[in-house]
Amino acid sequence: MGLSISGFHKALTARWGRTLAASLVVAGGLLSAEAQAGPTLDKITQRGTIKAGVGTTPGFFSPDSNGRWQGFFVDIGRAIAIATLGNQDKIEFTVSSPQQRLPALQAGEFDILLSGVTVTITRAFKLGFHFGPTVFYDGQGILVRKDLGVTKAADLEGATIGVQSGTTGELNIADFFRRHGKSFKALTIEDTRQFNAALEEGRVDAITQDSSDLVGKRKQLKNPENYVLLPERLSKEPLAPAVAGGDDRWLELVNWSVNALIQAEEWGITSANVDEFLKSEDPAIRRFLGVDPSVGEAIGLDPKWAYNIVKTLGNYGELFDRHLKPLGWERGYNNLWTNGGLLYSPPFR
Ligand SMILES: N[C@@H](CCC(=O)N[C@@H](CS)C(=O)NCC(=O)O)C(=O)O
Repeated sequence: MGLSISGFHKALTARWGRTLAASLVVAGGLLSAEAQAGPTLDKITQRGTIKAGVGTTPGFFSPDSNGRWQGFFVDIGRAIAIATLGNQDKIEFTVSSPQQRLPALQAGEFDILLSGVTVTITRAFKLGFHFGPTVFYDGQGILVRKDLGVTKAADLEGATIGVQSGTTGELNIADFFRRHGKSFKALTIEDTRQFNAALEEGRVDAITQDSSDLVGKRKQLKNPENYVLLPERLSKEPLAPAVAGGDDRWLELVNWSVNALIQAEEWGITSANVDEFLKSEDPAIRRFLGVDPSVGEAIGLDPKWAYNIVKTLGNYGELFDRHLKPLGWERGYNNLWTNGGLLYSPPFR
């Protein structure tokens, strides 16, 4: 359920008292309902659906045999749709190449990118994108033809390596070879099918991309066993939902939808047991699940928004197990901070 103007006013008055709310509104609309709803949420509510740009990597984002989008990032998008529009299907996924998706987001063609975008400083400052929480800690890998007999990246001296245009991989691979005082030839390709075909047709010796991408794409090659993913990770690729700058509330909705998935896992709340947790005496869990509606009211969402996410999709770990475990992924950095990983939700209060 989206934010309604009356919902916001109710929350405001409940929290701060009628007099204060009235005086704030009189004092120049400092906290107008419009500002609280935010232009992106308004647009999405009117349209009735979120527009998300995605890639085509199995496990992360790919349509199933019925044409329904599946994957780890797809479920992150569905969680945001549940929080904001109350329905996991109120999000449309459209494939966009790494080269085109950032300009398309800037142009308002997408409300969000869920395409394995890496958080970088130049994307934040020069391009003006904002990032939600990192949902997958990745690193750049190299997929190489097995018959080359190469076992480490530095062995690729003089090789031709395919890179996808518009990705962080372009700079990373150049940095890597410069750092090692070695040379290579880059073949830059935009289209994903061409990128994979270049490896299969021998136009390149190797391709480089996020390892998340290469693990999935390797399975799509005609003879996966003829290619090996080298052990090194050339870079840090923290992958996060990306939104255009200028709409803080939209960014916060994205942030907290992801945080809800992580926090639910930390508390051991799953799609199977969430109803049991409704009886919890823990005040933090009662606020989280909307048994105590104060958090939902304060932020202008259905108090059950986090409950609905977990009930429908599960927690972060369930998403990981559903989509990535079958591909052989282990949690590693993508584990909770309580289990030695990097995932940490700020508090729900
Ligand atoms: N993380 C890198 C690469 C992003 C990227 O290219 N992601 C892959 C998926 S993980 C992709 O979209 N490939 C094209 C496709 O899947 O069609 C970046 O932000 O530049």
